[in-house]
Parts: sequence; structure tokens; C-alpha cells
Amino acid sequence: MSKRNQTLGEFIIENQNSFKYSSGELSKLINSIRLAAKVVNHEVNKAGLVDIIGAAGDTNIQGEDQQKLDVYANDKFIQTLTKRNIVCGIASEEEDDFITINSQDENHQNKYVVLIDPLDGSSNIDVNVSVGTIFSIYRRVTPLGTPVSIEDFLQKGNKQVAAGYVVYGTSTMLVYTTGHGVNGFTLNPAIGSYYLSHPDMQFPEDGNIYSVNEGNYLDFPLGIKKYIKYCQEDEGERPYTSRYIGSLVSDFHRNMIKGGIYMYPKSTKNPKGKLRLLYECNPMAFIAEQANGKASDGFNRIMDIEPTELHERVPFICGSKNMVEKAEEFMRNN
Ligand code: P6P
Repeated sequence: MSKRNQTLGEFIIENQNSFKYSSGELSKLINSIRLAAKVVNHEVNKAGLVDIIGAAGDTNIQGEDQQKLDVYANDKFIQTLTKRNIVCGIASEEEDDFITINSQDENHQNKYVVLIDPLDGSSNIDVNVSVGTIFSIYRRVTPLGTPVSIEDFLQKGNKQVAAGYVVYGTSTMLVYTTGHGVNGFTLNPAIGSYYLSHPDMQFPEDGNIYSVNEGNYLDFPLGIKKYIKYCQEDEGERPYTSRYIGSLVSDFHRNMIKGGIYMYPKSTKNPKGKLRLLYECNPMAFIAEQANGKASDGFNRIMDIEPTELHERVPFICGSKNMVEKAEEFMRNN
């Protein structure tokens, strides 16, 4: 049983035996993410003070302006994960292709791949709104001793061994799962330690918050339009409250605590939705399901979708189980 106020390090050690693969390695991997998140948090928290915001001048494969913090966060996570000699490959929203990590003994014995959105919601940085990091961890499927290949990354979400996010908000939290529930750790920046502040996080089965960019309403599928109108009708628990931060990690985190649904449907502007299957939707879906929530593309379980390319997009509906099922009902019937 996890104890509130336990440090993340104590929690990892206490629970590593519950991880069905060789213990120590995943712990080292989570620890490296913990360290990188601390370093990124330090920069995010002073973004307004130094000339580190504003576009870095490049654009990433998504065609989006790369904020300098995007580049910084990407570099930090890649450097930290590489140094720990546990991963054989990394895929990132900020990298066109996956990165092969040569193990220090050069014989590719490392077992894990990490897929990461190093700084999600980065367009919020300049206006001091919370942003996040999202990560997804798999065991490689190609033979040890060979360089990592694309098959190691194009795995269904149901093969994830761990997933989590860091939310750089009013406080910085690391929330993750290894398939045994979801636990949230809050950083005490004064001493650089994370403490178990939210043990066994669960989505309430129902909620009254819906999160969607209603500016795209006219472009949405009819089922989504009808579900939004359902949320706005004055009946029983409704109208619901609309809350949309424009930062997936923050909207997801609030909805997991209070109950709610997040939707990024397809539209004419985004015919497959905007969010990325491998390093946004799958990790958030793993966390959602481990917290008694649900995640679908409106028709199919996100974690059952067969990936075909590294940066593919999918429509994303995620949150309290009953709310997601109601939205799916509207999608089925329209
Ligand atoms: P829009 C941030 O760019 C992001 O990937 C998510 O964090 C966020 O929920 C969404 O896109 C916001 O997109 O089109 O509503 O601004």
C-alpha cells in the first residue's frame, strides 16, 4: 500500500518488484525522467525572465514554430535518457525520425524505447499557462544486439509497459503508471524531491466538465456537435461546465481529479484530429484506463489502434468512463 508523502525514489524501490520485467531497469528509466523533468521545470519556471522563449527559428515536422523551450526540453530528455544506458531508442515530437541510442558497450543490449512529447502545449509558454511533458515506454520487439528499428516504436498502446506526464503548473507534478494504477508526485522545488501527493488516482465515473476547442464546432462530426449540445442542455446535472486550457496535460489532469471529458475530434482542418497517437494519445489512454477512465477515437479503443507511422494523428476522446461512452453513443448514432 503506497504511503502519502513517500518520496518518488522510495515509491519506485517499494514497487519495483510489482513490475513483471527485470526490476532495476524501469526504475532507472523513471528516475531519469524524474531528473530531466526537474531540469526542464527549472527553465519553464523562469521562462518569462530570460530570453529563452520565442520561436527558436526552426519549425518541427509538425510545421509548428519551435519555441526555444521545446528545443531545450527535447534536448534535456534525450541527453538524460541516453546517459542512463537503458533505452535503445527515442522518438520525439520534436524529431523527424527516431533516434538510435548506442549502448555504451556498443552491442545494443538496452531493452526499452521511449516516445515523448517533451513540451506539450508550448504555445502557452509566452502567456504563462501551464504546459506538460508526456512519455510512453515500451520494451523493444526486435532482437537485442541489433540497432533499434521502426517496429520497436510502431507498437499498439496496449503494449506499453509504462506511461506518464509531468504537468508544469501551479506546482510541478509527475503522474505515471506501470500498469498497477496511477500515482501522482508533487515536486518540492526547495529540495528537488517529489512526494507522493496523489496516491491511486481515479477518474470519477461521471463528471460535469467538457474540454474541447469550440472554435472548431462548425467543422466537427455531427455526433460531436450533438454531444456538445447535450452537455449544454439544462437537464439534471447539465449544463456542464466548459473548461479548455489548450494544454492536453492540464485539461486531462484536472478532469482526472474532478471528473470530465477531453475531446480533440477530427475536423476539415484536422481530418485525422490533431493529437499524435504514439506520444500523446497512447500514454494518456494508458493512464486513463489505469485510473478507471476511458480513451477512444470515438469508435475504437485508442490502445488497440495499429500504428502505421511515427507522427500519425488520431481523433481523441478521453476521460470519465460514462461521459466517453455517452459521446461514443452520439458518434455511433449520427
Ligand atoms: P488547439 C497543444 O498544442 C495540443 O497538442 C494539446 O496540448 C492541446 O489540448 C491542443 O493541442 C490545443 O489545440 O487547436 O485547440 O489550440
